[in-house]
Amino acid sequence: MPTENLELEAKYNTYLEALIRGDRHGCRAFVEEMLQDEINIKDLYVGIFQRSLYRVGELWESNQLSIAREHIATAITESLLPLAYQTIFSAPHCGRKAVVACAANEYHQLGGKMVADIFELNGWDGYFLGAGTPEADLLTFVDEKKPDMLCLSLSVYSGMRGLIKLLESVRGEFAGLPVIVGGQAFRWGGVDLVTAYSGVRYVSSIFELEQLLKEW
Ligand code: B12
Repeated sequence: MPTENLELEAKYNTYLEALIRGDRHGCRAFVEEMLQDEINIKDLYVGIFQRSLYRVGELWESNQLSIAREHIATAITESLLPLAYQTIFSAPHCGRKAVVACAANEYHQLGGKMVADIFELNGWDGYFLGAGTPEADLLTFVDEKKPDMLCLSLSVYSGMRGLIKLLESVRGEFAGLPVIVGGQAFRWGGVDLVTAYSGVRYVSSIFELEQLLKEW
């Protein structure tokens, strides 16, 4: 492994240990240093935040980490996102808008929040509605904002049926609205189910999303 990668790996491991300890100050200092070194925002989001939370999930799943520690790791990560906002919100805006929401009964909201930030980074307005927005309110919001794109995030595979029901409602009310879906639930399948709806596209990562926005 090249020396820089070894250094980055060592830094990541130090961050992960701090995250698991619940050391908010340590995590914050690490991210501030990364931003000072001009880390790419997507690399920070995926290579540090997402990677460490996936590891936290594995440790939690195998009973090596308590729910309390998983919760604090998530809360710390969420509290660190604003450190990147100076960069994220400095992009010149192009007048396009995206609404980002979580699928029905989906409580995981960090991925969707990051997706909304990628829109801002690329000059769009990214409206993030968070987890637990009732379907009727989501549809009303879309009607009011008239976005150029709707993004739906799904983390837990058992929520696929709810996502499909939501897609049906969206297609019924806003026939031509481009919809993209994403999130780790699709690791377990379901892409063919959602892309069967017209104008619905599956996007596998924030890197692919950015590519799509550059071509839009
Ligand atoms: C934190 C966490 C929680 C928190 C969430 C709090 C919050 N504020 O978000 C709480 C405690 C609520 C929770 C609950 C549960 N959780 Co949980 N959770 C996690 C954990 C540890 C981290 C989630 C996270 O933030 N990841 C980091 C983000 C950045 O990654 P991401 O979501 O994948 O998003 C990225 C991409 O997927 C993509 N993306 C995401 N959405 C979209 C959308 C579009 C349009 C695009 C383009 C891209 C995109 O971009 C993001 C940035 O790169 C994960 C472990 C893991 N592997 O993620 C488990 C995990 C997701 N949870 C899991 C489970 C099982 C549950 C519960 C069912 C547990 C239970 N028995 O109650 C409940 C389900 C609740 C519900 N109905 O949603 C499983 C899901 C397994 C599966 N087969 O589906 C996981 C994978 C843990 C595991 N290893 O088993 N959880």
